[in-house]
Amino acid sequence: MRKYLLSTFLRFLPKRRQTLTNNISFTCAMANSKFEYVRNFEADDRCLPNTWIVVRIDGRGFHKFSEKHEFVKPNDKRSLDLMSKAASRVMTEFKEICLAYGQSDEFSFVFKRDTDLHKRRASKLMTCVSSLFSSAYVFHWPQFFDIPLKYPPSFDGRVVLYPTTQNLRDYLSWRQADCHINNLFNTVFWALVLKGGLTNSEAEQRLSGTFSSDKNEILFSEFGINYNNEPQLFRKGSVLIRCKQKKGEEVEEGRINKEIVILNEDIINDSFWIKHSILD
Ligand code: DGT
Ligand code: MG
Ligand code: MG
Repeated sequence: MRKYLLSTFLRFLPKRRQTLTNNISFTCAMANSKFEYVRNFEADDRCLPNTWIVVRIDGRGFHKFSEKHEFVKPNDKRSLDLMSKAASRVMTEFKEICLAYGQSDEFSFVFKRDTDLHKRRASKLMTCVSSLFSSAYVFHWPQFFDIPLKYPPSFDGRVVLYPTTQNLRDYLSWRQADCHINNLFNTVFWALVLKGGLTNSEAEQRLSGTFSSDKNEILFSEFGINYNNEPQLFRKGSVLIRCKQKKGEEVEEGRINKEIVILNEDIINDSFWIKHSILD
């Protein structure tokens, strides 16, 4: 195309100018071939074949971001729903993602193990996912929050490869266990502060060295909260999968758009995986 444009341009130039332009174009071509070797500095970051590719994005500095935007403590349903909405936009765009799991300010996207998207180049996959996620988060913000954004949020990204399905299951279990541990801690912590009148450091001291059972007990005996009755969204996080709905079938619960369903279920035990057979 470039060559065609150049030759068309040259045809309409006077002879002397043409010689000059020919010289310039020759010099450019020479320079181009002289400089082209720098291409070789680009690292080949293609992900190993036949491995599960996970891209995890995480809100950058969301401790401050959640304060500045007055997120409800310990869990703000608006922010979690917005995260899932942004994740669903990523899944709608990238059909090779078979599942996504999110909690707090993070989301993990699992690509099919045989995907050849962007030749499996890690940096391409990671930046495409994190940039689309960030823009979707900003794009959909007004649907979930009444207050305007005070500054642009951003999300970091990383790629991790898992060679076996068990490794991938263990990874997802790890993220859901993390959700549970943090949520139990945060639920008691903020109950002690907001309902119990303790300062942040007093609440921290009270909880230091306690086990899950102690935290459950504090919640129940002091605040009448049965942790198991807290919303599944907060305790389990959100799993996004593709609908397998056929014509005439009932619409699945939790459906976010025509393709994607959000579930707030346990993904540590086998039952979820037997029911949905996503990784088979
Ligand atoms: P990073 O990821 O190293 O840039 O640092 P942060 O500040 O994003 O920390 P991170 O990712 O370990 O923890 C997430 C923070 O976001 C944590 O301080 C709590 C806050 N956050 C996330 N979701 C909610 C929410 O629903 N409500 C409130 N109040 N805070 C939330
Ligand atoms: Mg973060
Ligand atoms: Mg985080």
